[in-house]
Amino acid sequence: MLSPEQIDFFHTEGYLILDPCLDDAQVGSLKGRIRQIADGDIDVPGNILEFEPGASGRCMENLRKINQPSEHDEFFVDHARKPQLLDAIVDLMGEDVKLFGDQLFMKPPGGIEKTYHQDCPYFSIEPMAMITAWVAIDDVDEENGCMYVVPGSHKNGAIDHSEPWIVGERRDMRIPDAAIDWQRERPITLRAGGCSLHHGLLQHRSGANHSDRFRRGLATHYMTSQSRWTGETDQPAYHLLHGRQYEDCV
Ligand SMILES: O=C(O)CCC(=O)C(=O)O
Repeated sequence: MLSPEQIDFFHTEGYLILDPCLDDAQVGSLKGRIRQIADGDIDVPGNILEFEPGASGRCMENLRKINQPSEHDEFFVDHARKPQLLDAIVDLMGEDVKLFGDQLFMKPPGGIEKTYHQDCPYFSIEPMAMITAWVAIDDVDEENGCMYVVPGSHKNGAIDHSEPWIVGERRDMRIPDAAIDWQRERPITLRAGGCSLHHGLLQHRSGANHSDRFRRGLATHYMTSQSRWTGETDQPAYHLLHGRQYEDCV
């Protein structure tokens, strides 16, 4: 599906934009599903919902993030299997692909920024072979908090996320500003249905939402079937999406 130029671009720059990617009907059904979750019409555990700092009450306007929706709703596993996404991932990653997980970033009007980080150091897998497909559910620009990437930064390996970052009552960690090559940073603007793919070691962030529009994006994290969980908890059961399973990495 991807051209040799696109594959080259991804390996050199650490990201690739596919815009358009999903069609209007697919975007419409994503919007509908999110609305059902936000309204409580689809039952998901309360602890997967994260709210904007200071917000109270479960509604779309207060939600900052929905963590791992695919663990609770097969709709999001089917999303990960969409050929427009999975074929591109296979071209970039190889035949054997598992679903690591997903995150729905809601970024409502007034929503806060997400500071510089890499995906792989957050998620304990070895080898660190992960690609994220970030699908825009709304039109995304600099005003409503698009992502920014540092092209080529995936080649510098895993950077220490040594600076604390407080999100409401939660403590998170980020890459210190001094470690970022700000001159090289570029915004990723997309139309609804567009997709950006990023390497698990690419340095990226997203801005605050200064508009009166939502900036929703569904990040689906793909890993190779040869990668395994190295965290302290038991290895989660991953969905095999393409190719074959490896016995000790199920
Ligand atoms: O959508 C965002 O605000 C952040 C996205 C992100 O960090 C990711 O997809 O890895």
